Amino acid sequence: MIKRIGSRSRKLLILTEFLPTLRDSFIARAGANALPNLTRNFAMAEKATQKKHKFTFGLWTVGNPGRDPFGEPTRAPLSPPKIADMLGDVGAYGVNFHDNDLIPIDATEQQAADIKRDFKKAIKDNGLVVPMATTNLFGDPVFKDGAFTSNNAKVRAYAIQKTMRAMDLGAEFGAKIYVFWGGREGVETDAAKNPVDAIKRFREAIDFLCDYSIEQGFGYKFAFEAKPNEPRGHIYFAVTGSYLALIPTLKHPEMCGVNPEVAHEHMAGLNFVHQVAAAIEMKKLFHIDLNDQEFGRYDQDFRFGSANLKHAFFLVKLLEDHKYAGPLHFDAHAYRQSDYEDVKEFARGSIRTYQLLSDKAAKWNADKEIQALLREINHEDNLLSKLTKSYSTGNAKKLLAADLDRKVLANYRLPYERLDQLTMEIIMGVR
Ligand code: GCO
Ligand code: MN
Ligand code: MN
Repeated sequence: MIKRIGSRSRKLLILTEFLPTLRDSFIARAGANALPNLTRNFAMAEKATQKKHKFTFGLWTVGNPGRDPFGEPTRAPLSPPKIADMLGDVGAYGVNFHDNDLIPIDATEQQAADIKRDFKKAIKDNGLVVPMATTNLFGDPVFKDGAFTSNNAKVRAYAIQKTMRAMDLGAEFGAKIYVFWGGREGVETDAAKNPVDAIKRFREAIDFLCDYSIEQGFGYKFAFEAKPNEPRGHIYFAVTGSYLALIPTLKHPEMCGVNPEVAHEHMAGLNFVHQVAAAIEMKKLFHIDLNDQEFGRYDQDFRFGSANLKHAFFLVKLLEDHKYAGPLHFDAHAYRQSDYEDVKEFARGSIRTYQLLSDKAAKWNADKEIQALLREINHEDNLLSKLTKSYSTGNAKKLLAADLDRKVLANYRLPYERLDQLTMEIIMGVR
C-alpha cells in the first residue's frame, strides 16, 4: 500500500484526501498487534504528502501535562522519546526544545548523556529533525526578575552562560534557528527597573551571543519572540514591531529576525497578519509560532485556527503567497481535559487546519470573480507612479501640476462587502 503511494503521484494525491479514513479502517481491521507499525507507516505516508510544509511542535507543546495556575497536571508526564514517537505518529516534520525540556536543570553529566542518546535514537526512528532550539530563561526562581535584563549582573551573566550551553545543545541536534522569548524580561512596577537600561542590557546579551554563535560556527539565525504580558505584568519588547525596531541597532542585524506568535499579538489586541507582513517585508520572518487566542483573554495557547478562523485564513494566505519556507511551529497545547490520544488529535488537527486553509487560499487566488474584483479595486497609473517612485525636483514640479480631482477620486467603487462575502464563502466551504 505504502509502496504504491510512493510510486504514483496521481494516486498519492487521491489518497492524501482519504488517508485519515484509510488509516482508521486499516487499524480497525489489523488488530492491536499490528497497530504500532501500521500507525507509523501511515504517518510516514502522511508526512510524504505534507513535505511541502515543515510542521513542527515543541517538546513542551504536545508534552504539556495540563497544569495551569489554578490546578495540578491532568496528564502524566511524557519522556522526550515518547513525545518523539507521538510526533512520528502524527507525521510532524520536526521537534523543538528548550534546554530543560530535554535535560533537567540539575541533571548530572551522565544523566544528560543518556538522555541525549535516547532522544537522538527516538528522533531518528521517527524521521524527525530539530530545526529550532531555545533556552528556558523563565522557569527557575533565579529568573524571577528577568534574565538578560535582571537588575543583578550575576543573574545576567548566568543567563548568558545558560544560553551558551543551550546553544551548544541545540547545535548538537542540528538546530539552525535559535529562539529568544523573554518571558521574565519585564516588570510589575516600573519602580523596579529602568526600561531604557533594560533595552541596553538585552542588546548587550544578544550581541555577545551572536559573536559566540559565529565563533563556534553554529550558523544560527536568532528569532525574537514578543509577548505583551504573562508571566510578567509587563514584558519588554511587547510586540513583534518592537523587535523589528531593535534589530537594526544590533551588532549583527543580518543574523537576527523574529518569531511572531498568533496568541501574543492577539493578547495585545493587534492584527497578527499585519505584524507578520511587516516581518516578511523586512525579510525578518525566521520562524513562526502558530496557535490561537480569543481577544482580551489570558494566554490560551489554543489549537491553530480554533478561535479566529478568518484571521487564520488570511495568515495562511499571507505565508503561502509569500512562499514562507521556514518551520510552521505549533506553539499550543491541547485542552486540559484531553488524554494523550486526544492530544494526538490536537496535533493532527493543527496540521490539517493549516493544510485546509492553504487549499482555501489557493482557491481564493484562482476564483474568477474574486480576481475580477481585485482588478476592479486596483487602479494603476503608470505615469503618476513613475512620478512618485522617487523624489526629484522635476518630479515634484510635475506632481504639483497634476490634475487630481478629489471629488472624482472619491467616487471610485470599492465593493468590499462582495469581496469579503466571497472570501467568507470560500472559508465556509460553499464556494
Ligand atoms: C509562551 C511562549 C513560549 C515560547 C517558548 C519558545 O507564551 O509561553 O510562547 O512557548 O514560544 O518559550 O521560546
Ligand atoms: Mn505563547
Ligand atoms: Mn511561543
